[in-house]
Amino acid sequence: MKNKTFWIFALLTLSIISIAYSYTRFTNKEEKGEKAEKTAAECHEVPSNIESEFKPTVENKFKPDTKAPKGMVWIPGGEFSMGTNVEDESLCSIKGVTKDAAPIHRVYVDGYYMDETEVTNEEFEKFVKATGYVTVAEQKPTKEEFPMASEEDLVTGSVVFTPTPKAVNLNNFLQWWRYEPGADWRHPDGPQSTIKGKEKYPVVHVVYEDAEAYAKWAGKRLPTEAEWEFAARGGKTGNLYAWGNDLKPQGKFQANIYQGHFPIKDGDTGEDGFKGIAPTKQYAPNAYGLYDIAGNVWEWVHDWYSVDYYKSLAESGKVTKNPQGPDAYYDPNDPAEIKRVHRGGSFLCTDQYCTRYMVGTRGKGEIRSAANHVGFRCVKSK
Ligand SMILES: [Ca+2]
Ligand SMILES: [Cu+2]
Repeated sequence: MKNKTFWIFALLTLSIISIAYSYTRFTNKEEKGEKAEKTAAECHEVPSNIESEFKPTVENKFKPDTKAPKGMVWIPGGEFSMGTNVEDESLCSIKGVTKDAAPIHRVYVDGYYMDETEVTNEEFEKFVKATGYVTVAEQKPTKEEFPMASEEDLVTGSVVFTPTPKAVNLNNFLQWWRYEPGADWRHPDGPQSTIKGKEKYPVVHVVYEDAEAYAKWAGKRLPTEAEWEFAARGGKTGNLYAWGNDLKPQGKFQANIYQGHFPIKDGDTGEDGFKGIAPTKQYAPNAYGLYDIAGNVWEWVHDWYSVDYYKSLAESGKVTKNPQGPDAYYDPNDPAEIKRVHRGGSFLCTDQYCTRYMVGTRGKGEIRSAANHVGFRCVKSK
């Protein structure tokens, strides 16, 4: 394999990690020495003005009298304040990075069932066995899609997190992501790896259409971004996290994120119990019974990603009912890429780099790009 050309290939494929782009832009401006020296505790203080912008969540009263489908919980829906406070919810000392999740705006969603965990390898395998489905990462990329890549580089594969040998400047995410030939959902770390013993781990290396195909087969669908956030907030109002406002209540982590020096080899201390990805259900569920709604793996949601969607909803001055996302995707950082929203953050989220395990914040991914920190969960209408 020619590593050099792979970088070009990776650049095209890697847009999933472009959650990092906005960060990069800010660091370039703020590279003045004093940045990011704050401790986690300082970064995550509850801002004094945050509550004022959130109005109380009003849950629907209706509850189905039949049992929820297996592995799903009922989310009542209702009216809530969605999004984040841009000034205060940021990548630590770097303000404004989460501005795509501002302003806070009022939304109503109908009730629905939601998977209590991210879709696991075991569940995904059932789908593949039943349908013969082949994921995008398992399909040979074509010249049409990657005109710049040479023929020998057009091989199946996916993007895998790879710790750096030593400390690096965090302004270039290609330092810790590699395009791994032969990586796919069955081989999460490359062709030699397997999912044996990882039946209960969330499936990864799935792109939007893979997630959608699974959902359809299961008689479900992907949540809208509003449904996702309503569910993640667990009926609470304006919290920073899915479980409250304290990152570590009683000193205990509530989600699988990243502690230690990012992204260096052996840097992940696993203080939260896990280095790297974790099986599902290792932390307490949120108030609606949802596990790992923060951290572990990002979750594809239905909506197109548009940087100013929340702004447009807020400007309408109305309570938006069952929003389905914008009509078109738009990310000024890379306008040519077709993106949908990711939510929840992953096992790689750290206050040194990306704090999007915070419940009101957003991620995004190119719709045909897979990686080992992105999965999904489904919903089902009543
Ligand atoms: Ca961890
Ligand atoms: Cu993150």
